[in-house]
Amino acid sequence: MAFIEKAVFFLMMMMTAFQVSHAAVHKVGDSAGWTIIGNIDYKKWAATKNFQVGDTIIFEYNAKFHNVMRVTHAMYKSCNASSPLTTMSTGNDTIKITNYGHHFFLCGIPGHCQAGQKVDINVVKVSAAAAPSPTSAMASPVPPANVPAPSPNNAAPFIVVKGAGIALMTLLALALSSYA
Ligand SMILES: *[C@@H]1O[C@H](CO)[C@@H](O)[C@H](O)[C@H]1NC(C)=O
Ligand SMILES: *[C@@H]1O[C@H](CO)[C@@H](O)[C@H](O)[C@H]1NC(C)=O
Ligand SMILES: [Cu+2]
Repeated sequence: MAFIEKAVFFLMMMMTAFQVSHAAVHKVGDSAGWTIIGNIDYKKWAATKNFQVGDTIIFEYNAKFHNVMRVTHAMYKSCNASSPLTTMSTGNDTIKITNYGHHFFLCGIPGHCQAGQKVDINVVKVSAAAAPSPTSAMASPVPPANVPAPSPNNAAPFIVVKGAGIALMTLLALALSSYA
């Protein structure tokens, strides 16, 4: 049964990585919101957050004076608002983060991005420090330090950890294939 134990332990590691944080809501600029007043440093704001897949980003602003454009990295860098990927303009726009990586936003009103109204929401993988890539995470035999030592008794509570059955099946398949 050593194989099954390995598979279960691997699953636990994966689940730990996926369940670390519950979905959070991040209001861009906190109480100041999305604005050019007060020279908000959105880079600094973003640096204090731990963005995760499943989190929600809220842009709150006066829709008469601002908007929110999702743009590419190049457009973000150069404050080019000529062809945004998406544009939002309700004054209370929410974005659900569904994937890892950088998510670039700027205000498309002329001059605002240049004045600093731009933000890079960088969503890093939870296990990034321990495992730089999914491939090495799979291959690594060494568990992250914060994962409790496995014992057969952990298997039972693990089963009831809340999570979709589909995800479990997928992870099990992954675990099995990586140990096959
Ligand atoms: C802005 O981006 C568009 C589309 O990518 C490009 O055609 C245009 O030359 C850019 N403008 C500037 C000023 O870089
Ligand atoms: C913005 O929307 C969120 C829900 O998406 C709501 O909780 C919040 O009160 C709204 N804020 C304003 C100013 O309408
Ligand atoms: Cu603006």
